[in-house]
Amino acid sequence: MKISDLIITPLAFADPPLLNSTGVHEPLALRTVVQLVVDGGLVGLGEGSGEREVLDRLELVRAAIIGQSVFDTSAIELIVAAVLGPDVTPLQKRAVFSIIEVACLDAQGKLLGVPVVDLLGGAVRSEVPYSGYLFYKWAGHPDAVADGWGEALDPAGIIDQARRMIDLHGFRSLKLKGGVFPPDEEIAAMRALAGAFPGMPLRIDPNGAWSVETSKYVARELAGVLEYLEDPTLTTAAMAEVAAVASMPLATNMCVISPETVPEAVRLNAVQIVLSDHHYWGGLRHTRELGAICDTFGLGMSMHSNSHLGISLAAMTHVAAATPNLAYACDTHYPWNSLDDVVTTPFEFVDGALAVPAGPGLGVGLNEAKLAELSRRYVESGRTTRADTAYMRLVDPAYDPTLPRF
Ligand code: GKR
Ligand code: MG
Repeated sequence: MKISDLIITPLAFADPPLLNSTGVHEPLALRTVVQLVVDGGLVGLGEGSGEREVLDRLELVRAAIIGQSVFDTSAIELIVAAVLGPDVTPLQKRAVFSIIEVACLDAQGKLLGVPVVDLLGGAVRSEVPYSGYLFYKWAGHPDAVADGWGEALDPAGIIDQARRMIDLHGFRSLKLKGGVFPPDEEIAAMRALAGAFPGMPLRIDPNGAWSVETSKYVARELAGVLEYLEDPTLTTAAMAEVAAVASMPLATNMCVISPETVPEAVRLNAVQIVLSDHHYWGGLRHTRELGAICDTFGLGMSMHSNSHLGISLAAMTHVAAATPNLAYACDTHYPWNSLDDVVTTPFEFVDGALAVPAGPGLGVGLNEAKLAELSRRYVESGRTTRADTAYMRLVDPAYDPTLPRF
């Protein structure tokens, strides 16, 4: 069954002012949806980064994959690599291939009448737990009305946000995006969460905003409070220094990001948990392979997310269900973005988990009207890249994103 077209649509969707270690989310987040058409008109869906360079690369490989069998994803990966050439890094190539691979798997599942999880070895769990992703945030974007989530700039605001997340979605673990305020304030927020939700697994992720010394301090202060400590500091060597004294496991989606980065992390015992992300590990099959790599080296596995819509969430859920050692609750930004979803039936978490879509394929339909609306919004916005720092500087011109900050 041959690929006859690849329709590439960049989108912009509403995003609240979520703070992180490099600035703040802009009012619109960018994403790309692909519709991979096979002979006979059947369509496979894929979703990934909306950065201009990813779109340009998808356009570049489009002609070369038309005419390939939708079942030949290994060959398609080689074609993508060859077309993009030596100036594009393996990581950048994987970001492009992953979008196409997911669309191929969706099409394969639809052709065979089976869910994608069955193409990945079958489900080892019928539902996938997700973690409630908490952010410090402003009440609303500058010059806009407050959004429904309200302000969260201190422990009380974070507790209110967590309560709302749990009331709405039933999450059974929580993660705070840190690296925003001085560490003692974020330590206080984590302690407040532990007090308000006894027994709830808790994580904090400052995205490398802390020095090694600060990371060791936070690890000491939060001993017994955290399920894991995510990317406290930048670089594998620095993570290893922290891991040597921390009582809790260290997790990462910043220093182990590709097969090439695994050996050093293992040699230094820098991390104990790898956050997978099929968007940059090269698709669902390679994510499943990451599970085997983690098994080999005794590493735990969780899942990273960035602002995304329901096609990605479906793919994340299928691969998490098929990966035995992906045993930690996965990250997702979905509650922040679900109102603008392009799938016909947006996902609903039950007790913080998603049932694996029954399929066929990813098990999601495309809301064409919403796709057209978000595509128009993308064009009208004139935006082509994410710029958290530049957006923050509109409010705080002196904002300095240099890490480590604390
Ligand atoms: O959405 O601001 C954000 C996050 O900071 C995101 O960009 C990170 O990639 O969620 C991510 C993480 O776990 O590092
Ligand atoms: Mg992270």
